[in-house]
Amino acid sequence: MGYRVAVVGATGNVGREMLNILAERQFPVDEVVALASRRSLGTEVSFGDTTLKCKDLDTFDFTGFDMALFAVGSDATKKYAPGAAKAGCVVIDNSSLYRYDPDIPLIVPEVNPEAVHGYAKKNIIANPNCSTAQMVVALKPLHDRATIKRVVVSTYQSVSGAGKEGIDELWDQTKSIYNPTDDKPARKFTKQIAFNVIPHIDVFMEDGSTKEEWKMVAETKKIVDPKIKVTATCVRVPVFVGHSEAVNIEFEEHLDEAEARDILREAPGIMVIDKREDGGYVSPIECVGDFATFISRIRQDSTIDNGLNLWCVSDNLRKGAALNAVQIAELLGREVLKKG
Ligand code: 11C
Repeated sequence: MGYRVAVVGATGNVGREMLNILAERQFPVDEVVALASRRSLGTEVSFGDTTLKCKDLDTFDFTGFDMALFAVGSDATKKYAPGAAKAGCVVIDNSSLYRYDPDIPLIVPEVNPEAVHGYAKKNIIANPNCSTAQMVVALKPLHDRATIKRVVVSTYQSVSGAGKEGIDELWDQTKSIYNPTDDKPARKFTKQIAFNVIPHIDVFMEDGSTKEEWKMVAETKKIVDPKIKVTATCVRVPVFVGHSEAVNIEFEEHLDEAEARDILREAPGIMVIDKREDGGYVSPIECVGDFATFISRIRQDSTIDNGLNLWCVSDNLRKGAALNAVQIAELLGREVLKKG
């Protein structure tokens, strides 16, 4: 016997990846339903070898469904997730709406799988922000060995993090650079993204940081350890898919770079590609479509006691969103619902 699963926001980048990954990982389903807003009613989306026609989220009854993977913005989540949860369907939500609610677990299955049991308070589990998810996969095994005190991270985030409009803007602007009569001004982003980088993702906070940077701080604390200090600078770069991060870590205890490399090689969800030669590291284009978080450039930071640097790359639509949500569904099935 399998699960009855709803994918909410099935026509978006993340919703489509959720359906792909459910099929790729042969998630045990009895029924999968694709839901979208009324204007996408009837739009066809792929689920493995089959095609699903989107149904109307507004009128859908979640009764009898085991799980709903939500990939819509916070406003739509606020409108529809409580009803789904109340109908007995566990919501796995990719928006930021519930992430900081103490009664809702925020889960990266390689890091804090035990948190899944907290789902029952509200029948909702939150999926983290993409830039946090890949970083905590790398931090957790190192923290278990040498206790992380502080993390300084700079991100290089692809335009797909901003949805289809972000992808279209980079594509159109790039073409228009070669055709000056076809000017494509910034719309989704605040400045030209083609052939540029923008040190601004999400809204500004009072202290001068951005919400994306704040999320990396708050979510790392909730998922890994509230004692870890994090400071982040998040930057949008002209890459279609794949977020990259330069991570500087300060530990309580000494951790040799060779031991760190061995720990990361053994850690779940991680692939270490770290040769000190031309091309002996991973760039975002190489991680597209992959499940792993790739770690390269592991090296001692000799400017502080007990410091390490590393480079972390992952497919933001997969580990950063859809894959992590499906992994949560797998965890929930394995540990709690036990149907598959
Ligand atoms: C970006 N990280 O790259 C964002 C997208 O809180 O889930 C995901 C926002 C979120 O723009």
